[in-house]
Amino acid sequence: MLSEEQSYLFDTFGYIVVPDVLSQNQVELLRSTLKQPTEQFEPVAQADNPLHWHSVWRDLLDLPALTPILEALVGNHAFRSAFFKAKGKAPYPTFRLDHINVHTHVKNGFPGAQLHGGWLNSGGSQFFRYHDGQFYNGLIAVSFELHDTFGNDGGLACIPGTHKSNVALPPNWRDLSQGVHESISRIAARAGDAIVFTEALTHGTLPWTVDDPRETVFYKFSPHGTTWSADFLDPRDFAHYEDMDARRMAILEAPNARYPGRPTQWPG
Ligand SMILES: O=C(O)CCC(=O)C(=O)O
Repeated sequence: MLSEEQSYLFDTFGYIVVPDVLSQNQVELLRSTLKQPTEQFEPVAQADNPLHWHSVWRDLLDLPALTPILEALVGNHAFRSAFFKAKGKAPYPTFRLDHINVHTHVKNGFPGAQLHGGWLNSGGSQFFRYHDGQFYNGLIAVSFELHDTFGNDGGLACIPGTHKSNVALPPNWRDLSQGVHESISRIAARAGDAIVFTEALTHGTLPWTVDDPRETVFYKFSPHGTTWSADFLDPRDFAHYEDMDARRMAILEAPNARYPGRPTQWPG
């Protein structure tokens, strides 16, 4: 699910860059159908959720190049293996979409934002753990850059390894508009790449100092039983789209332990 190198890099740094998960055509469709920026603070109405904008936004729920990585980082390993033993096949994806953010505000002159992340202030929703050969994460962000970000040496910044740190961030490093400490890594990507990082990592947005555009789409995934966002999606709102198969419906299921007999039309 994760290559040996990806496991090593994710464990050590708290993020990996997965090249070419989107085709050029998908990137262009995302750019041309992007309607408005979205955030969790002042959440958009459910009817304006990006998943309604075009089928390409729904394709991002279950991408062949990403789903195995998400299973490895945020899926339910015990559930998957028990299901496989009992039924001889894999279950539907064992992670859920927590929320989507769409950022279009990062333009030349953007001063940089605050470093954030880690488990301390997240009420337990942003953790990182590795146990018995498996990863466990409370919230995984998949960041799809819609334009190359090499012009600015990256838009996403992080302090690699801080998903395991024990000592608080020096307060004067936090505000990236006041300076970017040399320990902070810039993560550049090409349009179509995905940056996959744990929200347990200390991260933020760099000052943007070039005329190149930056539009970034974040899909954030959590274990199927937990949530960060209070604004759950309802799979029934998407059932009329032909492309919404049972796997995608499972990814939109509200947080629960996926116990047998629960009230859902898409068990599995
Ligand atoms: O890529 C970025 O600009 C950082 C986004 C971020 O801080 C987040 O998604 O939590």
